[in-house]
Amino acid sequence: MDIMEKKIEEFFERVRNAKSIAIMGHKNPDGDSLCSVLALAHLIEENFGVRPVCMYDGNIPDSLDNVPLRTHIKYFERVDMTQSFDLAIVMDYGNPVHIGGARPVVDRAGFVIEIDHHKNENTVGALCINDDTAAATAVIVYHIMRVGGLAMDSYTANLLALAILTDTGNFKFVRNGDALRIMADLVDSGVNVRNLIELMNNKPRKAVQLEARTAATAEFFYHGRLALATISKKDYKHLDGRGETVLNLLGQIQGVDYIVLLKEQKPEQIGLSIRSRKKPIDQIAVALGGGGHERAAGAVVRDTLENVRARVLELFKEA
Ligand SMILES: [Mn+2]
Repeated sequence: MDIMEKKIEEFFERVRNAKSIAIMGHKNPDGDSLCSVLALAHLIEENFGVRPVCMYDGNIPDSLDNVPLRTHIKYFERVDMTQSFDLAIVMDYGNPVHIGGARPVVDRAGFVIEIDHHKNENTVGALCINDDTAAATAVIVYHIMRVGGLAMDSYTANLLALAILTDTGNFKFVRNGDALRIMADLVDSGVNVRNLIELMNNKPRKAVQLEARTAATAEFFYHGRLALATISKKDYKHLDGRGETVLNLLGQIQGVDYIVLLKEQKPEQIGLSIRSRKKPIDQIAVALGGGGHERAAGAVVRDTLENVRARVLELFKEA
């Protein structure tokens, strides 16, 4: 038995012995974070008879409003933060700061398990089922399900498929065949990919119009290799999710290797999303206090828009 299977065995032992379970992903959940949490909770409920309490901090984008079992996750302020769960499972979080307001639940839990595909040196789990070669946290959930011989119903299959589709940018970011093999199995089990993509076409009109406008006013640097787009404080409230459409659109331009989206969340708080079509950029995100994957990373910097913009331009000088 390899190390991963041993860890998964322990995972099942912990789940079997827990009378109360809390599950959470990262703040401002994306498709992988939200759907991996819901899929694992559903698998535990169906197979072990305990209904985990799922919680999140921040906002869930409107594009994910129609995912199956969406109502099974609650905003953390609607959960009693003083209760101690036997088991807390933290998923897809990357860095403890991203746990956000649900952190007291982790600190009070009898035991903490984490399931993640981010590089993370600062783990919170006593049991870490982590694999940074996995294209999505849902890939690890799938393996847990298979190792445990758990039954997969259509809720689980659709949630896992949604998580994989969103986190791989519809398979653009896969680094091995695992996610594709899993997707093949999910499709054979009845998942309709087109329906899932259609289900996410649910953004408010203002959000899409803002994304289009933002892409239209992007600036270009370093012989057109870096595209930089900015969303001001006034527009930020209309953004749905991370502005993936802007990043994708600018990434279609000939000669653009790197795309940065600066989002003025507050007057001195700038969210950044960085994408690369060339060299890894996760170190640039780390230099700004964030992290992520080689070709898709981000950060939140507490500084003015002008200063963050200048720092980003400086960091990309060498790229
Ligand atoms: Mn993920």
